[in-house]
Amino acid sequence: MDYIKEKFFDKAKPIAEEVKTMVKNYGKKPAGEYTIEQILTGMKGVVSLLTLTSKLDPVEGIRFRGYSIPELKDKLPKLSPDDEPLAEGIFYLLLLDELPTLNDVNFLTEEWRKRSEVPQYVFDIIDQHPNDSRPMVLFSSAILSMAHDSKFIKKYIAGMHKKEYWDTTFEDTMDLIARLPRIASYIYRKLYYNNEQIEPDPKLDWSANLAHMMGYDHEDIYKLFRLYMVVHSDHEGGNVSAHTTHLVNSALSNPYYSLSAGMCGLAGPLHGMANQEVMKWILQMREEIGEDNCQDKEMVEKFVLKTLSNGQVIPGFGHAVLRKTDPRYMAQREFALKYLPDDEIFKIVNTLFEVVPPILQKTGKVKNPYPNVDAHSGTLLLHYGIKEYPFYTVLFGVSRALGVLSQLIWDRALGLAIERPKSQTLDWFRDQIKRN
Ligand code: CMX
Repeated sequence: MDYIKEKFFDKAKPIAEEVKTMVKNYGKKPAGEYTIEQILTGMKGVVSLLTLTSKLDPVEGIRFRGYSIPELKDKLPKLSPDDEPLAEGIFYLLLLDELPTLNDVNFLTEEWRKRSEVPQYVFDIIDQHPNDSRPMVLFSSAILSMAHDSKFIKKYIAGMHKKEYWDTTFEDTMDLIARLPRIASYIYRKLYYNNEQIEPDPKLDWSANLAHMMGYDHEDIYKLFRLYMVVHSDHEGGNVSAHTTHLVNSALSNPYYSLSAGMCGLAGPLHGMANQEVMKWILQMREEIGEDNCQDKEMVEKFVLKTLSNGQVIPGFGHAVLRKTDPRYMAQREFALKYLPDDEIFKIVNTLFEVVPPILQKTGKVKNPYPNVDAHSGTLLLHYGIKEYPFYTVLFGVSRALGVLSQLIWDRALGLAIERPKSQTLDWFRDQIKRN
């Protein structure tokens, strides 16, 4: 360690201890308008954002414009009664707060098809990255690069009235969403299939086209992609990907900058990368305890405890807001029960569903011991042959764009202000504890 690093570590260690003790011993004390604990543990529960598109109840889970996932599976347009809802429909609902008709979703499919051509320079930028790059690096870079085409920034520089901001934000957003399946599948084929690209099929909807361009053409996987894109789309405004997108856009950075930043947030292991981590961890467990022992609860329990004692989290479990099993997990479980009930990894996921919560509960600190959306998604993808789990977060990102970008259009229509919360020094916190 060089001397500066050493000096930093010596200074950081006691301060980190002090902050931990502040939360533990004085967490409930007031500090300004909030409590010490609220401020120092990620502002959980502090109302500070206006989000119109969805609301997350800690017990009931997500509602998109008032509709639960089971209600949406029933009410959003589908291609056949046995199918999953179309992603175009969830975007329409999030944006307009009304249920679309089949004509409305067909309009969006066609509109996104018209806007879907990705400029060659974006492919060139993706191709410049080394082949061992993490897929989210490519995804975020590709989105950022398209700021070159931003209609918002062009009009802003030419002199735009603030009442018009929503208009070019809408245009950029529609262009962006339309291009994402092509970009995601291009990254997938570059990294894992020798850059052998597959052209879009103009007859397919937005989600199915993504599966098709990745190289997966089967009615069931189309259905899975439709479901996947709906359930991952929005989770109100405070999660890292939505909040980052909103925060960056609050400086009037255009939607490309904003979504690219949001995707960098999604790439973190405590957020969207958890879907890759789940699969990696399950496969590690299978390797370590043996395939035949993965239904043996004691063996599985030991592996879970070992992960915790290594100072690692159990991926796919816990949530910052939810206090119950995630309904997005349940929707994917329902799909698995219908289409892949005998899948080996699905059986492991079911065992984990029984084994992990009591262990996390026993730690006494995990506020939600139940599985979240990421605990299930990889099982479904792997079943249909998508084994490249580092890519899974890109699929989450394509879906999440529907929610965070519909939020952005509203942000600009409402003229929401630049975001600028107040921070305080450590002395201020010490003083609050003394005074209160
Ligand atoms: N495994 C082990 N420990 C966990 C845990 C888990 N799954 N979930 C929470 N904890 C720990 C926290 O690390 C924290 O420990 P310290 O006090 O030692 O730092 C303690 O329990 C309290 O945490 P919490 O208040 O219950 O949870 P947070 O709001 O801080 O964090 C989350 C929420 C999701 C980051 C956390 O539950 C986690 O790390 N889960 C695993 C990763 C994961 O699945 N993330 C995906 C979430 C969904 C998504 O955004 O995609």
